[in-house]
Amino acid sequence: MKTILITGASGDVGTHLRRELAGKYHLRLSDVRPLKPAKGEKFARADISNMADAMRITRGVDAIVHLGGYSVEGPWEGILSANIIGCYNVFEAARRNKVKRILFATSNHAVGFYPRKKIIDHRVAIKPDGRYGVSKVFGEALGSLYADKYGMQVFLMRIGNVNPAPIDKRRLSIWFSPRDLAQLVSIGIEHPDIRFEIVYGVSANKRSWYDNSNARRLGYRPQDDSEIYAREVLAKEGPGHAIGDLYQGGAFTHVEAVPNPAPLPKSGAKKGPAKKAAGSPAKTAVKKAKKK
Ligand code: 15L
Repeated sequence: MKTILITGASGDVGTHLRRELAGKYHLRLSDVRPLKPAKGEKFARADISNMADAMRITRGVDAIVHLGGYSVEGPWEGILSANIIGCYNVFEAARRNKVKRILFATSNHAVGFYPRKKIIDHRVAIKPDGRYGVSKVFGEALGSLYADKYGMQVFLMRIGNVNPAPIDKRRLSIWFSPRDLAQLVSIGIEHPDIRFEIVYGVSANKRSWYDNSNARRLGYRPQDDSEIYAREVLAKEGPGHAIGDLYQGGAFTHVEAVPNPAPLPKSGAKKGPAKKAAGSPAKTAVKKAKKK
């Protein structure tokens, strides 16, 4: 059985993925936040902005699913440390530890400034919608470099929104169910011919903005479609926003921070990325945007 490292394992995506992959792989989990490993899992607390930590967690694994980092738009310091330095450390530590395959959770926000009217595929030019989006583009560029220069096998998943059900109108177009996430990740781990691939991490949503033919070519057959939730979701939809509603990235295109779904715990937390976005500036920005 392969040993797979999941970084950022205590976040939302990591939590769904652990449940879905249980029993299929030996899971090595890492996060800067604490985590209680389940049976068959091993946990190593690590701050990936520290190269020694990145070296320690990547040693001896068959593949890495790199989810760790600052997961929304927010202050530059947090993004710099987790998504630029941290991401570099994970790629570089993987290379030094001779881990061939890396799956990177990039984001729809790497291309969030495409209009909602446009269907985009894996070949479009980048159009990040904020600092967070730029950091994801950085990770994509690293992936390209490490594939071309060092022969690593790199699978970039531009993830939409992972949730048991879509939470609003925008997410009807980018929803990624946990079981579809597990299917795509399994392809990224198992496919024999990965060199450098970009795919969209989304379900088979009727309202999708993506031509995900590259994922399909690699065998992805998503099981879920957000449409069954559409009526309920749209009935609850709040007021729109003149800019956010034009672009695929939504609020990320016009706010400076969004509330961080995975802040560091108050006590015992190391100095790190997630802390800053949990504070009031993020909430204020979102409140202001809602008022507009
Ligand atoms: C992302 O990239 C974030 O990691 C996630 O927290 C959501 O905000 C998602 O995008 C989204 O666009 O809904």
